[in-house]
Amino acid sequence: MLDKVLIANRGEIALRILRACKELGIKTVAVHSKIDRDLLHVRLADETICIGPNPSKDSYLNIPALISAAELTDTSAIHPGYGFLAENADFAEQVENSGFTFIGPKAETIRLMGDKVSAIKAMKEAGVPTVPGSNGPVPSDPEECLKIAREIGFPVIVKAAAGGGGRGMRVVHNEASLLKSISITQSEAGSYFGDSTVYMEKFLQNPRHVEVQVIADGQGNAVHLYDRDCSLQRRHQKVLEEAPAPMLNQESREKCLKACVDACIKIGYRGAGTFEFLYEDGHFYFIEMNTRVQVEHPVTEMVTGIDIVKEQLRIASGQPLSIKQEDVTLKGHAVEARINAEDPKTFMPSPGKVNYFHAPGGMGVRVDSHLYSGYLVPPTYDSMIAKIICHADSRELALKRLSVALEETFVDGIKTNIALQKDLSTDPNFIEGGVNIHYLEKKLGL
Ligand code: MV4
Repeated sequence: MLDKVLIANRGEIALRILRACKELGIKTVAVHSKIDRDLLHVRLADETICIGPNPSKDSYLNIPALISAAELTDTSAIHPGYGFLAENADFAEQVENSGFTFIGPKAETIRLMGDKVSAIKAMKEAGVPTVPGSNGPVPSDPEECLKIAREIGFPVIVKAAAGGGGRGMRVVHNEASLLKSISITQSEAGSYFGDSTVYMEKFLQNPRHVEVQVIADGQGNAVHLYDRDCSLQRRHQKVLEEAPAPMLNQESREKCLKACVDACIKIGYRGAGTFEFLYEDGHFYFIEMNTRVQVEHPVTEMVTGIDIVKEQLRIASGQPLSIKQEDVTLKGHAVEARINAEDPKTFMPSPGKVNYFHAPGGMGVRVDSHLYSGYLVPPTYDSMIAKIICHADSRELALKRLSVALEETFVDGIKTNIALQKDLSTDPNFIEGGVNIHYLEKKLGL
């Protein structure tokens, strides 16, 4: 097993990683920015190092500072969490070149998936179902562009190869606006990402966001941990997620899950990963792969009983997967509500002092949070302060349990989205199941 892990992150995920390390008897190093000295995981870690001032670019994104901290503490491995440097191939490479283990896939895999054009190509070749599209960058010849778009059929969507998560994309409804839209998306992509490559896909009008969790050891073994539905989102920020994804066509689901596992084995995938799909009319369409642990991983843990972060640590230590696909069974249903420090009307961040925090409890209730009474939510970082995860035998009871848990949750001192989450957990359309990616924004009148 690894001897000592440096946690290159903050907030709830840093605490989540710290707990997994402790259970495995791994020593921990917490790194933090100046304002983050009072974070819960910093208080609980074996060693702590301040890596810089508050702005993320000076601390959690500061590669030399992180590697220096690893050297100073004689760390064996670095866990990047999610966000920050989690999907930065250069960081993974520098970590490995400095003699530390990067807890995640090989740098070349992160690079492959970071470029959406190469990711889609690799997955299509491995037999994963993709969206009809340009199968590569759009060509420079305008006539060729028009030809491809006609073949796909309008509406099409133009996306930046270096984008993802909703940045750098544009829907095109007709031939007249195609070339202009391509060139605008190209120049935006160039200035946002330093790569102006764009590709084209058929635009799916009312899909759900369904994703598949995998774990693989990079030694020829891979399993899937079934699916999640993350369709409830606002401006590409997920709000409430669930596992398994409800009401899927069983035949295409099983095919898709198997294709994800086969693809992992084919590309030598290592670590935890997520295949993102759009799901419409019973069909799966691969759009992106995430090479990190995700915010919503707990819903999968609750329905499979598998600790994904501990699996990441075991894989990083070189152990082959201990789990076989037959050992992965689903039990019940889980939902996760993300609690954000934000204004319920404007959705603007609402940082400040938490005078009092009372977490919910009871059977099937899990709270992943770094919050405590007296904690000061800094204005500097993401506004998510807690995740409330409820597990039950049925989807109906999991949602009921979530609404009960939300009723007993108290956060005093800052504004939160708890009221919105209560509304969603009792929303008749959502309770019915299978709402699409536009449902929440429509409900909010956006
Ligand atoms: C799409 C799409 C429709 N058709 N691609 C947005 C985030 C990025 N991961 C991909 N996204 C989309 N890609 C095709 N071909 C619609 C979206 C999309 C979306 C996807 C998942 C969750 C929420 C979304 C909200 C708006 C648009």
